[in-house]
Amino acid sequence: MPKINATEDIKLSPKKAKTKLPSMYKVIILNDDYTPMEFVVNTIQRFFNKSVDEATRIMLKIHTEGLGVCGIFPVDIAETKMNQVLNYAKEHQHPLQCIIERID
Ligand code: TYC
Repeated sequence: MPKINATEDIKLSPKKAKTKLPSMYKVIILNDDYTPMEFVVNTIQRFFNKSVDEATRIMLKIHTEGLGVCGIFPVDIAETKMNQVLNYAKEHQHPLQCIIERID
């Protein structure tokens, strides 16, 4: 007589230990022609915990090269930082843009 509960015959292979690290994301601020440099420096200091010197270096890189990386985080933290930057810029009526990009 066939077994009704077929799951009894399923062989379970031993579980492989999961060693995969979480994907990491760059938080990138983009250049524009209108946001004041001082506001960008302030934003980078506020949300990425940078010194005024480091924030100024990143701002000038964005200004001259078009974009700059402000930090690297797991996806949920990267999204939060991006939204904090976008909301802060909007509150102050600046067109500052911020994106995240996965590192392969
Ligand atoms: N380019 C802007 C200006 O000349 C300054 C600026 C720097 C704007 C960095 C955005 O992410 C930015 N006022």
